[in-house]
Order: sequence, then structure tokens, then C-alpha cells
Amino acid sequence: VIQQLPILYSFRRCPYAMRARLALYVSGQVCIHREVVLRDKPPEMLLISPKATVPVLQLTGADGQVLDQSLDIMRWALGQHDPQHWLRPTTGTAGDMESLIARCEAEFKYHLDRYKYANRFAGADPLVHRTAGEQFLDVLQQRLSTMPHLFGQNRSLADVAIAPFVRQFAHTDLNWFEQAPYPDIRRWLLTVTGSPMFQAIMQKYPRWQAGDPPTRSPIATFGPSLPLPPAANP
Ligand SMILES: N[C@@H](CCC(=O)N[C@@H](CS)C(=O)NCC(=O)O)C(=O)O
Repeated sequence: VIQQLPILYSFRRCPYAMRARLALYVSGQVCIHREVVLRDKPPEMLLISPKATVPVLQLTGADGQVLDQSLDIMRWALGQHDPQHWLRPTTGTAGDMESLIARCEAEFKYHLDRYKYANRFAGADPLVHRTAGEQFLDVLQQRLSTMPHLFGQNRSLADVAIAPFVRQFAHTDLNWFEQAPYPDIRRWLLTVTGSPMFQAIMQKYPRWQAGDPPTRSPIATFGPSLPLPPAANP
């Protein structure tokens, strides 16, 4: 019954919401999707999450627990079902993934905002911040020159948590990005953004308002689970 599904408040182009939707999708977790307009958020969302950022996931159950950090939503979904073993990288550890994701959140996101939206930050020079952001890209390029995904042979939590931000960085000036010294990042980014899964989670929804009939999030149409990878390297 649709009322028994978790409710996701989301905004299509938000990179945090994208990664949450990707994890929900791959885990096979269908939600009731409520598309939010950031300038005019629905009171129903603000009531359960006064910090007022998307994504927000309200779980079912008596307590209706609320997850309002995208990484918590990813970990919750994959904790339920992780058919592609995103939580179990084939190279490195879960802790290594967390560190790289944390660096994306802190350092890379800081420079991304000041590169992409320099006019919103007094005195920010976009090119200075593009160059600073490239320190993180260098790390990604280095890793991806030796393996197909950031943590080995298979896609992992880190790939999906980071790719939406690299996509934003790339799209800020696509001509620059296409000729920048990141051939393996371009290849890797396409494996995420060119995938059927990404197309599915980027489907458009009209803005949600109270009283609208419930809309379901997309249902994953994958084949069988990946074979279990070997245990992570010591
Ligand atoms: N730490 C949060 C950050 C989420 C976030 O900042 N989302 C942005 C949109 S990309 C937002 O909702 N900003 C509030 C606003 O623009 O009003 C998470 O990981 O979920």
C-alpha cells in the first residue's frame, strides 16, 4: 500500500538529493516522491526537518523517523538492501570511502560553490576556486587512472556520493572540463551520469503540494545482484 512507503522530499538538481535518490533506487526502495521548490519549501517538510535542506526522508513506522542528511539516507537504504555491494569496496575500506566523501563535502564543495556561484560570495574569484577545486580532481584522476571506479572494480558508495558534485563542477564550464587533464574522470563520470539508473532518478516531477495524489519514485529494473566481492584489503 502506497501510504506505507517512506516519503522523500527532493529537488531534482540538488547533488545531495541525487545521491540519496541513487542509493534508494539501487537498493530497490520505492518512496513517495515529493518534489520541492527550494525558494518555497512545503510546511510539511519544514515541520519534520527545520534545518530545511533536501533531501529529507521520512520513514514509515510508529515513530516516523526522519533522515535529513543525504549520506544517512544512502546508508539507511543500502543497509536494507545493497545488491551491488556499494558498502563493500573491492579496493580499500569503508573508512577510506568515508574519508574521500568527507573531503568532497568539505573542501571540494566549498570551492565548487565559489566557482559556480561566484556572484553569491563577496570577493570570490571563480578561477581561483576552480584551481583550488582541482586539487580534489587530481586525487580522483590519480585513483581512476589505476582502476575503473574510485574504490576498485565495482561502483561503490563513494562513486555515487561524489559524482553529482563532480558533474556540477564539470557543467560549470563544460568546454574547459572537456579539455582539462582528467580523461579518467570524464570516463568515470559518464559511467554514472550515462547510466539507466541516473536517467531514472533524474525523471521530472511537478512540484508537490498537500492534497496532490502520491507519486512513486522509480522502481529499479536491474538483473540479479552482483557476485559478492572478495573481502576488502587489509
Ligand atoms: N548536509 C546536507 C546538505 C543538503 C543541502 O545543502 N541541500 C541544498 C540543496 S543542493 C539545500 O537544500 N539548500 C537549502 C536551500 O537552498 O534553501 C545533506 O547532505 O543532505
